[in-house]
Amino acid sequence: MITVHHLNDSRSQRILWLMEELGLPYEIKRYQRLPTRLAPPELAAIHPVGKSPVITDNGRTVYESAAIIDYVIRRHAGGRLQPDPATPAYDDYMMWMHYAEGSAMLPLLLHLYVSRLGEAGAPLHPRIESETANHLGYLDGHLRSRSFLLGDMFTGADIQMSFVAEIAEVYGKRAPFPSLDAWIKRLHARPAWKKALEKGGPYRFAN
Ligand SMILES: N[C@@H](CCC(=O)N[C@@H](CS)C(=O)NCC(=O)O)C(=O)O
Repeated sequence: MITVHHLNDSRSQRILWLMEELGLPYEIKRYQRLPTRLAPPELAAIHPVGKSPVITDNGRTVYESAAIIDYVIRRHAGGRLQPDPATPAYDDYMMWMHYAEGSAMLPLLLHLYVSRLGEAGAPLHPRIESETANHLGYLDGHLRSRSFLLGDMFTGADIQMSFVAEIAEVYGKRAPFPSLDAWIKRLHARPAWKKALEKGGPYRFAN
């Protein structure tokens, strides 16, 4: 059975959601953020650098959200939630899986860290703003004519990319992108997302 090592209010919410979408049996091992919002030291016993999400499955440990989503879908989903690997749609699927944490999250994380510098960070903000708009604008344009990232088919890539739209809202950066906003609201209306929210506990990225 898969164990999801769930840090409250974090990216591991995506993995709970994936498990609910697939209706797979799983257990949750809970970790509570410290007052600094860092993960507690117990998570370092299971993840080499102490981050969330992590899953364990029959003695195997998998970390990095895209790798976890890919692993669970490949090994346990029986072909659901991903395109046929022989098709070009699968190439797009993989691109979105990597794009989330490899590219789109970077300016949003820079916003988080550079904002802590106060005035000292001011010279960096224009570039952070333009890169954020660059990525969110690309996504918004892509979603203008599609229900999901791959068109009509909901996939693990929507789950993986959802955190980008969620964190953009927390930083007040989603409003100029109506198709992105409509897409995340469509995802948040899914019964499995709601069920995962109940299981995961308070999630400040839920808007
Ligand atoms: N790229 C990684 C990011 C992992 C990550 O930074 N997770 C955050 C939670 S959203 C974390 O563990 N933060 C606590 C800490 O850094 O101590 C992934 O997608 O799995």
